Amino acid sequence: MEYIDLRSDTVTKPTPEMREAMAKAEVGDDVYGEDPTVNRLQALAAEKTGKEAGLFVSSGTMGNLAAVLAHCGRGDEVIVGNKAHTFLFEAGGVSALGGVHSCQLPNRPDGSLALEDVEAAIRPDDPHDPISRLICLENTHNRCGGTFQTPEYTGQVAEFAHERGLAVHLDGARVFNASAAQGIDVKKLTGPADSVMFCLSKGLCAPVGSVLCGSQEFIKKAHRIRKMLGGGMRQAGILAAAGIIALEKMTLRLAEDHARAKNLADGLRQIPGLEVGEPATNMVFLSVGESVPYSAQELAARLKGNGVLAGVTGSRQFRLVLHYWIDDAGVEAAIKAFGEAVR
Ligand code: TLP
Repeated sequence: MEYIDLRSDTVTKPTPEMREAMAKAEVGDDVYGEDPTVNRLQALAAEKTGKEAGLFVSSGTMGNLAAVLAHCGRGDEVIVGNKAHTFLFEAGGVSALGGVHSCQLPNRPDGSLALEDVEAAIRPDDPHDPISRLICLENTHNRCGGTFQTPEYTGQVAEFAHERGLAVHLDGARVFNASAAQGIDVKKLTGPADSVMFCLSKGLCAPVGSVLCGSQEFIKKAHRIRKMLGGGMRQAGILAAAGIIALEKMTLRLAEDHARAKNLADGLRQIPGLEVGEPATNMVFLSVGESVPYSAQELAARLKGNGVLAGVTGSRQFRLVLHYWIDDAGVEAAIKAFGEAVR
């Protein structure tokens, strides 16, 4: 059965054009720096994000981890939102593998951190305290509803951090969604940060991989850390070939997913018992009211029976994510399936 898979944009399979480019990719040993396709992807990623250099990594989690370890030493502190992916869903890697302490600040509903909170969190120069070294931002913000941060906000945090000697890392897993939603060049969002990680394998449809970008010096450090983490890949050009198409072409169509997210939200809102948030990008978050006699898990099972896979995020909550493989007919079918499942 072909499911309408709304669990995440990580489920996207490569496009036929990607598969062809992968089959034909020129490759070499990337640990020797000799894979021309990886080198091309890294240069392109650096150029798009306005950074000096890029590093192809196997996942967003590895990119964020390598970034934090390159910015921070053992016992240093990273300031992060309490709903950040780096804090919630990356297996505590920064503390387990890097000895990096984290200070969690409340994310506001739009995914931002209040500057006053950041200011209060920065440690004094006192031997009792860890050294505040890094602020991590996330754009778009996954657990805050796929919300996007503006260039003004990002610039403000970066200016504030730099004045106090801290660096800024951007978890930009979906930063191209954030730029598409605002109709702006992605550089406006990545420029203020010292480093940025973005994913090729989410809405951009590549099968594997993310790119970490920053200064030459930062990427040199991250390169060694990637090796230490076991992330030195060999003929990775096979994967990078799909990444190049992701960056050059798939970044241009993300507004379509955002429009479908709005249509899906509008349709679901008509169904009694569902409380549906207003999507900012490609994610729809919804709650199931008490009038519906099923939990989210039970509803997910009923939806699956009707050909729809939905992401359960709480006992009565769902996250639905739009992507390249969901067309208008898929949106209509999902609305119909929800209507039937709640009855
Ligand atoms: N997010 C996944 C799950 O892990 C929740 C998803 O389905 O959305 N940063 C952000 C903001 C992310 O949303 C994710 C993945 C990552 C980093 C990690 O990327 P991967 O899965 O490539 O390690």
